[in-house]
This record gives sequence, structure tokens and C-alpha cells, in this order.
Amino acid sequence: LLIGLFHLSHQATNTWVWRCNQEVCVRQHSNKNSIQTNVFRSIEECRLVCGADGSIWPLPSVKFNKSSKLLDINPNEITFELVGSDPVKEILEENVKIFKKNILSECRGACGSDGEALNIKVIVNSTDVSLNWETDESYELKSNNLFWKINAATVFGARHGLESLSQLIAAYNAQDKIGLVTVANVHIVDKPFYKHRSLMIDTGRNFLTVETIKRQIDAMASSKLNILHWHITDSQSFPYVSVRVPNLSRFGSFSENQVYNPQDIKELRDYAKIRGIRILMEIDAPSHAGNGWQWGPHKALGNLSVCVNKQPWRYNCIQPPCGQLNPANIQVYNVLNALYKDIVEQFPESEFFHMGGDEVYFPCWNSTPEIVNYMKQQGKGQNKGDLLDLWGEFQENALAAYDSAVGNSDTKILLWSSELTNPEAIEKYLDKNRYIIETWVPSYDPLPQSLLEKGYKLVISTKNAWYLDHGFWGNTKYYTWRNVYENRLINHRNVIGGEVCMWGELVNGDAIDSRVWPRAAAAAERLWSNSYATTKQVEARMYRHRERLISRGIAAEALTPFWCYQNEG
Ligand code: CP6
Repeated sequence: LLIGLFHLSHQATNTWVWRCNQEVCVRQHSNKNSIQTNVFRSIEECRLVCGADGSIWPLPSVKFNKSSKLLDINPNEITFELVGSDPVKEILEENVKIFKKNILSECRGACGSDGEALNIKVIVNSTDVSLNWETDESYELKSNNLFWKINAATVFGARHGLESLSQLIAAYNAQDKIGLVTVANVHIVDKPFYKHRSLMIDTGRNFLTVETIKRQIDAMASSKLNILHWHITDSQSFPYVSVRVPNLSRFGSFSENQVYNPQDIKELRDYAKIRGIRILMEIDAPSHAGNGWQWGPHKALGNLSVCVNKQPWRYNCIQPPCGQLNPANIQVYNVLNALYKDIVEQFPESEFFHMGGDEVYFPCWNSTPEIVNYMKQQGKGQNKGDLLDLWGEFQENALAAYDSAVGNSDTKILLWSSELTNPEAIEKYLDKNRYIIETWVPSYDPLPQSLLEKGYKLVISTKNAWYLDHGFWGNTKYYTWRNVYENRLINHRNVIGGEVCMWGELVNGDAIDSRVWPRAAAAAERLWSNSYATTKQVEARMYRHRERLISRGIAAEALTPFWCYQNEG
């Protein structure tokens, strides 16, 4: 009885309404205000019509018109008409399932069913389901009350259209149920600014389960990111199971359960593709390689790696126990070739591969007699120029091992910026038609500009904004979603896009959602819309997107005290 009374009295006083006040949704006590027009049943409903932004994240880039008229809808009576032939239809059907799941998540699976029945027609013009940098991701979304239409060149544009539509559907609380509501009339024309919109995860430092990785893919799809860069191995562990070289994970994984089998890789590849996302595999080399490579001597292959688990170059076991591949041992390239063959088989359509190439520590090679002797035989000493040549030779041989695995030289190779990619050195070692450089220098560093001047294509991963691990090493600043959002990339046709990086030293499956989200979504809008809006102008929509990620099962972090949702939008 007490509980019942409390419930009743709680309901009686719970008479808040939402009102659109200068493009911001604010909470008001309904008793305080007699005006009954322009009153909304939930903040989500208010945000659909309040302001020019709607609630779509990232913001549509070409055209976004909408009416303020709302429509209550019944999620169980939506009908779909899918126009497209076979390989397209299969992917569309999967995306319809995802769409339904996403809108039901808005009302936590407890949707009422007295709204209207929507009719959604999806038209895909091309039968091509390959996914690459040339893929047309544009779409048009138009509605006339109950009739909605998505028009796209490819199935991947269509999935972006369905994503946007799902974001135009919000929940409201009525007395005894939760309902869904949308805007009655919409016209959106949308396409991405950058074609390479990426999140990097690192499974070399801490293992992430397939389920955890799928969750990152879900959140990426919700934010229209299209590339998952998988830094799968590092000096600390080698969880990738190579069918041709099983010793790598046998010696290199943290345990026999903490590995990615071929089935896991295939499952994730297909899961991503349905969502318009490509997986970009990275096997970092010649540095950031150690555990997994120790078995050479046991198999009469000599030392494949040197300095393994020695010479920590940073502190507190955060950055690697050294470990680098041995460029003086030709067997290294045979092993790489076999390993690359496995990866190429798993990603047969792939136009790209990431070969790492960051942070070679010269004192490691320089303190290894075998390598010093090898250089001597080539008439080389131990100065920086000679060591760069050795590194360049490694890269040339590793590329040849990759090309032989593929059977042609068409794959684009990504490399982290490093001493090898310095403007003075790069042209000696790296062909600008083969290599794309991923710069990770701070925004004030002139490196990206000088590489562009030399004709290189870039992916930009600004360290002092898009390194999501910052602030967790105890010595650097934590970058908020506002810092992430405000990071603009150089506007140049050879900047193909950007990437937010979640280095894994201090994050595991329990913490990764909140470390990455919703900050990665802020980067997603920079990469998709590249709008001139300020963070103040987009914050209400960011908050809304963060709530959406939560509804969809992503443990995104809080961005503000809850008070700010209710009072300032
Ligand atoms: N791991 C690998 C890392 C980093 C890099 N590569 C890194 C270096 C400096 C900072 C953050 C991350 N942890 N493999 C450099 C690309 Cl500040």
C-alpha cells in the first residue's frame, strides 16, 4: 500500500513538459506555465523539432529540411518495400533487422502499439556490393507523413539512410506506456565529406572479445564511421591465429583463449560489412613486434626477433618491452609472407593493408651483434642514415612479401609516420603511389603539410585531439568530445580522412565503451559533415546521440551533469 501511495503521489507531481526555447529544449513544470502549445512529451521528442538540427548524428551534409509536425508510430506495423536485386537485398534485409532493433531500443523494448503504420521504401540503384574508397555512400531520404522513401546508389548509402531514419524516431512517455514518434515531413540529401572515417582499436596490449569488438562496430555504424583499423598485434602479445604460422599465437597470445581464430575474423569482417564498415588489418612491423616471434631458434630459423621483453623504453610497463623484427634474417620475410597470405585470404577484396612502421628503436638493432655484423658486410656503420637504410630495406622486403601473397602490387599500404616518413627521408624509401601515411603528430606540427607538398596521401590522426588514450598515461591531457570535435583536418584532396585511436595499454573490454564513446562520434561528425558549427551549437544533439548509444547497448560516458540536459539543452 505504501509503495502504491508513493507511486501515485509521484505521478501526480511528475508533471514536467519540454518546451523549445530558442532552439534549445528546456524542462518546465506544466503548472508554472499556462501556454499549452509547442509542448513536448519528452526531451527526445522536443529535440526532433527544436532547432534546425533534428537529432541526426552526424549532421546531414547537403540538405536537411523537416516539418515540425509529429507523427506517433507503431513500430510493430512498419512495412518495408525493398527494391534491389540479389546480393543487395540480403544486406538490405539485415539492415532492416538492425533498424527495427534500434528503434525498439528507444523504448527499451516496451513500445506501445497505438501509433500509425509507416511504409518505408528503399531503392538501391546498383547491384555492386563491393565496399572500398570508391563506394558511393550518399543517399536521399524523403517522407510524406506515413510514406518514406530512401534512394541510394549503393546498399551502403541505403544503410546510412536507414540509420538517419532510425535517428528521427524517438521515444516519449505516456501514462502507461512508451510510444515512438517521428517527424512527418523530411527531406535529407546526404553524403560524407571524407571517404576514410576510422576508429583504431589495439588488441595487442589487452585482449578484446569478439563481442566487445562487435559493440564498437555497432557504435561506429550508429555514427557512420566506415573503417575499423585493427591493430591486432604488438610487442606484448600476438593474438592473431595464423593458419600457416601457428607458432605466432602459440608463443604470443596471453592464453589459448585470448586469440582470434579464422572464424572470429570472418565473423567480424561480415558483421562489419553489413554495417558499411571495412576492417583494416595491421600487423605492426618491424617494431612493436616481440612476443610471438621468439620461436625461430627452436625451428632452425634463427632469430626472427631481437630484444624481446628487454629494454623497456618508457615506464611502468606501459609502452613496450622492446622487441623488434630482425632485418638481418631473411627467414623473417618468409614468415611474413605466410602470415600475409592468411590475411589476404580472409580479406580478399581488400584494397589496403596497414604495415605499422612506427617507433623503430635504433639502440635495439644497434645493440644486436648479428645486425651490426650484417650492416658491416654491406659496408654500413651504425649511424642514423645507415639505420634508416636498414629500415628502408626491411620495408622493401616486407612489401615484396605482401605483394607476393596477393599476386599483384595494387594494394595500398598504410604506415604510421616515423623517422622513415620524415620529409627529408621519405622519397628515398617510400613510393607515393603505394604508401599512404597515417600522421599522428600534434595539430601544430608541420609534418602533414610537408608530406602533402611532396605528393603523399594522408590519413590524419591528430595526437593532441584524436588519441583517445591521452589523459590515461598520467602525463597528458584528457581530450573531451569538444576537443575531438574541434579538430579540423587539413583541407586538401590528398587527405583521404582521419582516425581516432584507442591504444590498448590502459583499456580493456570493461572500459573501452566509455573511453571511446561518444568521443569517437564527435570525430565521426567532423569526418562526415565537416561542418562549421561550434560545439555549443551541436551539444544538445551530441547529448542526444550519446543517449542513443546507451539505448543501443554502448556504455558511453557522461558528457555533462544531468542538470545541463534539462536546463540548457
Ligand atoms: N603503440 C603503438 C602506442 C603508440 C604508437 N604505436 C603511441 C605512442 C605515443 C602515444 C600514444 C600511442 N602506444 N604501437 C604510436 C603510433 Cl602518446
